[in-house]
Amino acid sequence: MALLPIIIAPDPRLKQIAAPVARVDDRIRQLMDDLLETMYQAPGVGLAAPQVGVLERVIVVDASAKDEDRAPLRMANPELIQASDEDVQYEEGCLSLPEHYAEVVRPAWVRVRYLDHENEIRELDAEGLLGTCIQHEMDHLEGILFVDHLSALKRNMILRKLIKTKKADKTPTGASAAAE
Ligand code: K1U
Ligand code: ZN
Repeated sequence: MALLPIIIAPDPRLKQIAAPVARVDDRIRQLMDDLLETMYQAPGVGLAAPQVGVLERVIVVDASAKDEDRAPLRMANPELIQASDEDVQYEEGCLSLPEHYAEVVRPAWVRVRYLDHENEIRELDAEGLLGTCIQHEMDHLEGILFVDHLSALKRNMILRKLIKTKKADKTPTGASAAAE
């Protein structure tokens, strides 16, 4: 297992459409495990392969509560096959937009078809945090970030702050420069 560096927005790699996986083999299984390890360490409740620079349709999610056992989900080629008419608003975060959160409206319930870590076709019905998180991670496969669901005003405010933080980190007194 390996911890993978997470790409921070804005970055053109986060705006690309990811390619389908031909089959879930040992390489994809390793990617799924590395994504999970990276997600748990961050910590986060989901992670998509494009966030670590891999443009393939692979996501991982674990929306279990702190006091519950881990419930990792490994998904390749996830497809939305049904969604509720009813919407729900959830405060979302993103490991590629650190320290920024905003309310996003999405379908309250979704049915998703995907390939699991054994290359078996599965279907899952999800609502609550799990449903929101799966939709958020599937957006990453289309190059869509949660800020793309916000008004241009809110989106640009967040993106401008991220650019400023990135620039500050590159200055001689910035955190990443100091660590180099
Ligand atoms: O970057 C990502 O795609 C992961 C993201 C997923 C997500 C969170 C909330 C709503 C929708 C999608 C995160 O995990 S951000 C971090 C976070 O929300 C969190 C961190 C620690 C504990 C619980 C949540
Ligand atoms: Zn995200």
